[in-house]
Amino acid sequence: MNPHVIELWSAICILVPLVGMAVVAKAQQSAPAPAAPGAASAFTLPALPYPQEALEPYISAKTMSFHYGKHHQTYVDNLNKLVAGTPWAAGVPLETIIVDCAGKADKAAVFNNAAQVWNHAFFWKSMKPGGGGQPTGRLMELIGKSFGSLDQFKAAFLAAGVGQFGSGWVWLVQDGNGLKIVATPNADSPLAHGQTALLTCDVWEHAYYLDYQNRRKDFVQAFLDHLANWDFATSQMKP
Ligand code: MN3
Repeated sequence: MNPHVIELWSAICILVPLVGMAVVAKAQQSAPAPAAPGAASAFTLPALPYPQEALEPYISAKTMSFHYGKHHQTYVDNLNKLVAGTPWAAGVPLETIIVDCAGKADKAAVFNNAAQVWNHAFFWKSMKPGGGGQPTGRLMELIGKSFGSLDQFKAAFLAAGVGQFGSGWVWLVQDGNGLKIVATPNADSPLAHGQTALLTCDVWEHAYYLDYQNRRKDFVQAFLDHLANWDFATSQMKP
């Protein structure tokens, strides 16, 4: 090869990587600054399965805008702040975080926010416009076996929801071969107790105060009669 060509090649071999490094350095300079702690968003607010006004007149669009848009969003934001910089920020399923943190005093804040993110997503799916009515198939059979009748189930669910002191949730769960109604305080969730949730109603005051004021019983009754999504509950059943 002509020596001039070899020199030219040498120059290119040196220059090209240098230009490449310069381009990379420039790109790094113009890249956004690393996210500040808390700005990472490992978790996002799941979409509502229906428009915010879809559950009227039983739950107003105003309640939904606060409950979903503010309360649920805040649990997501707080969880993201708490997991930033931890292994939990890297795609660990919410369910795993809830089970891992359940009952651990030093993980209470992570548990509370993670469970509230999960509980609320489950609550939105537990309702639908034109809900209520009767479950069918195996779920209806199990309700009959476990509670006597659908009406007896509804009376027991209502009593558990009204009887939950302070903030919490009332759930229909599958536990072993049967169904149970459980009420959980604050953020607690059947997921943390090895139970399979089928349906839930949020009985924190923020869920109903704008529409029902202190009449929690009327709210839970409306949930059972007009909102409960039995198709979703059936989809959650274990074989
Ligand atoms: Mn709530």
